[in-house]
Amino acid sequence: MAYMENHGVRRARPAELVPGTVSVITARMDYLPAAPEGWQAIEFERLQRPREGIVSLYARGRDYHKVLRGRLQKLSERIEGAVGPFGHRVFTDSAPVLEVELAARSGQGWRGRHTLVLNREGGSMFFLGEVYVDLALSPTESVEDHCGSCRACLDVCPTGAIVAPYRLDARRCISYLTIEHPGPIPAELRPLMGNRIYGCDDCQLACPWNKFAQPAVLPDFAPRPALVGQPLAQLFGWSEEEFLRHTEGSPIRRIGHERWLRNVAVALGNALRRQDDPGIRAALSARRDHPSALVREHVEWALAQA
Ligand code: B12
Ligand code: SF4
Ligand code: SF4
Repeated sequence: MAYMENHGVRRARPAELVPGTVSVITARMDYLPAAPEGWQAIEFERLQRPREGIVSLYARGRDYHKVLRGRLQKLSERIEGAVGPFGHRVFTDSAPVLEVELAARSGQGWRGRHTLVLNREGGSMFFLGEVYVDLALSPTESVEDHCGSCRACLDVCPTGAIVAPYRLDARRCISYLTIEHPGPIPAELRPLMGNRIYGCDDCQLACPWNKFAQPAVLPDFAPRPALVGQPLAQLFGWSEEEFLRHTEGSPIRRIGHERWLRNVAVALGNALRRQDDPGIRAALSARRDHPSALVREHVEWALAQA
């Protein structure tokens, strides 16, 4: 996450990022796939099936960067239709924007102890986006913190990444380890990752406010069958070409085939530790001579878990 260091104070001063900015319009977009009642229990159950790979909920459909940016651009055009030409720029998940802080200050919700924004009517299963504008708008109010005495997210986190309320050590977070981290996954954290192969939802699954999470209204976030409920051995067998095909237009594509294999190898090792399985050992052995040293090392680690 080197991009975190690169932008300095521009991050906290919108007008230095986009000259002329005087207001920021914040937005949220729900991404939960149209889920039946009790979706959190369904997701927790997946963790009990060690031979199955879990891709976190936000990444099972189309890449939200494209979807959200397009929608915010449309919103800007509609505003332009109403007020005439104005200066604006849209953002979503762009590093030099303090999205959580802006959302919390503008009343999209409060920052929960897991550090994400959550909302009484919508839980936290949404993305954030912004439009920086050169229009002076009257500010909306922030909302109160409703975490109360709860600490479910801290207690459930498999790696203890939420080191204190509102404080996350990204280096321990499975989301960071599986998506952002380029090198070997620290050996002491591998057993704690279970079968999570891309991102992690546990702190949000445990959050009581997520019984109010809203299903996505856009079909873009509908889960792709190839990414949900699939055996790890099969996901590990994907060639680079298959990986690219299955992840076309998905946020997963960005990590590339090598990191994908690294992540799945860890999960396979964790499955082997729970129960020996010749199919899993065969899938791992088939990658023993992979050209990437990173993949080979994770394969050897996984085989040693049997
Ligand atoms: C880096 C990052 C990560 C890192 C670190 C996350 C973290 N909590 O620290 C990793 C890879 C671990 C991660 C994981 C996830 N992420 Co993330 N991530 C980001 C990203 C790109 C930057 C966040 C960040 O660190 N900003 C910089 C720090 C310094 O800001 P900060 O934490 O807000 O803290 C500052 C403010 O509080 C500020 N502040 C406090 N007081 C004041 C006062 C003043 C005057 C000012 C100016 C500032 C200020 O100072 C603090 C320190 O500098 C944002 C997108 C974005 N651009 O914001 C998405 C984002 C936070 N992630 C998101 C998501 C969905 C996730 C995951 C759920 C994905 C998944 N399922 O795997 C997980 C959840 C993990 C978790 N519990 O947080 C969403 C959250 C949506 C929501 N409902 O809140 C975001 C907003 C992306 C998006 N556009 O939707 N993420
Ligand atoms: S995303 Fe997973 S690993 Fe990261 S803080 Fe939440 S529960 Fe912990
Ligand atoms: S799990 Fe509890 S402490 Fe964590 S964000 Fe939700 S309400 Fe707050």
